[in-house]
Amino acid sequence: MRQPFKQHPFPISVSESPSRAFLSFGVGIAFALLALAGCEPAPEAEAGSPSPMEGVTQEVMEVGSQYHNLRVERIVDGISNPWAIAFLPGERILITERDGALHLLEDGALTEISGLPEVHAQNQGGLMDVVPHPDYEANGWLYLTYSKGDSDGTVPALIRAQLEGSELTDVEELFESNTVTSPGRHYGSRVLFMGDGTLLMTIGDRGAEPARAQDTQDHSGTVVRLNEDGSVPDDNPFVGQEGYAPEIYTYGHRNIQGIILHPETGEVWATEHGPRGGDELNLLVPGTNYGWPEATLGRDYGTQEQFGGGDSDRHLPGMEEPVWEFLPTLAPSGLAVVSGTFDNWEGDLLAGGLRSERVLRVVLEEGAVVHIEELFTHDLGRIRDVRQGPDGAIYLAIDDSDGAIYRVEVDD
Ligand SMILES: [Ca+2]
Repeated sequence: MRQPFKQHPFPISVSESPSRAFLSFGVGIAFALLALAGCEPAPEAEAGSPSPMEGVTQEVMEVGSQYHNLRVERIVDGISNPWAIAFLPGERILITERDGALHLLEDGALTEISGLPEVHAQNQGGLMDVVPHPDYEANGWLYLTYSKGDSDGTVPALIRAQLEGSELTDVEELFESNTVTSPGRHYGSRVLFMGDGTLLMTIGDRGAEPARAQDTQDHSGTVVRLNEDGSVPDDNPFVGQEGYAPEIYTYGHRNIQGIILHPETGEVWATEHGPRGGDELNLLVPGTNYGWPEATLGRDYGTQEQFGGGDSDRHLPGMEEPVWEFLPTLAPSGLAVVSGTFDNWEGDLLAGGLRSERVLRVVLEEGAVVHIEELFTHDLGRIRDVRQGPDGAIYLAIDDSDGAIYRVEVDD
């Protein structure tokens, strides 16, 4: 059943679509339902199953790629629009559902966590990111983002809390965006720890008035940088400057839903949704204006008009251009950087795509994109999150009302 190893000359623009084969072990559904109900740990499906996390479902797929045969296992199914995956010590995994549920996956069983704040789930908004503090083992802090408010208006908000058993305790509200907007669109809401006692949180333009991304007093359409207790770092780029919210790190963004700190360069990379052809990969430099909606390749969904008035206006003084524009549309959400496993993928970005239903492996050299490989196109569904686990495997969250989590490892 294994697919032949495919070696392409390097570099190529886009590799051919990977082929695949399903290996069915059967008897998945009943075990999965048991596990999802949290009644008891799912039974071992196969003797000698290599990991206790492999027990919720039994579907394994093999996918060919440029350098590796990939073993893709569905480890969770039947969850609703999973948004984020996070790893805790002891092979435990946290999964958010956009509707507002937080699940703990442990020993092949899902447990719902209680104690969350009231989440307003509507359209794109709801419970979004979950990220453990880098020193989680010492301090136990989990950071979560969500849509706060009601049907009249919401803001992207950040809390932190402790996990005690199956309950969140010591919930602290750290930050909320300073402008209430009608709910449903462009929340951003990814969180990234910078390793210097601060974190970044992405905030989308909230949809209705894109020009707010150029309003430097409005958090919409920005990346904010906060201390880990939610206060404003003294060395933020606009601290003390009139006309700027001091939390702002970068602005002129439409909707960033993928952000990483590169372990080799210390650079912050982000993938950003554009409208109709304006999806971007940006290298974030503090204090920079990334142009939305003045400088963009994107077009208005209704009128087809180029935002900002035409191609010549993609390059405007004082606005940074993207490092890469994803064409055709990727609809990016979820970004990981590969480290320590997957030979020939070291330092590469894995950018998940919603509407495109694929993951792009993006090879960087000296700040430029030199190669892109398409992975999993239409094999798994809409990719909402991409993370590398402490076991070195890549984990994917599939955005669907009948959503799933997949685990990807090398199977050469
Ligand atoms: Ca831009």
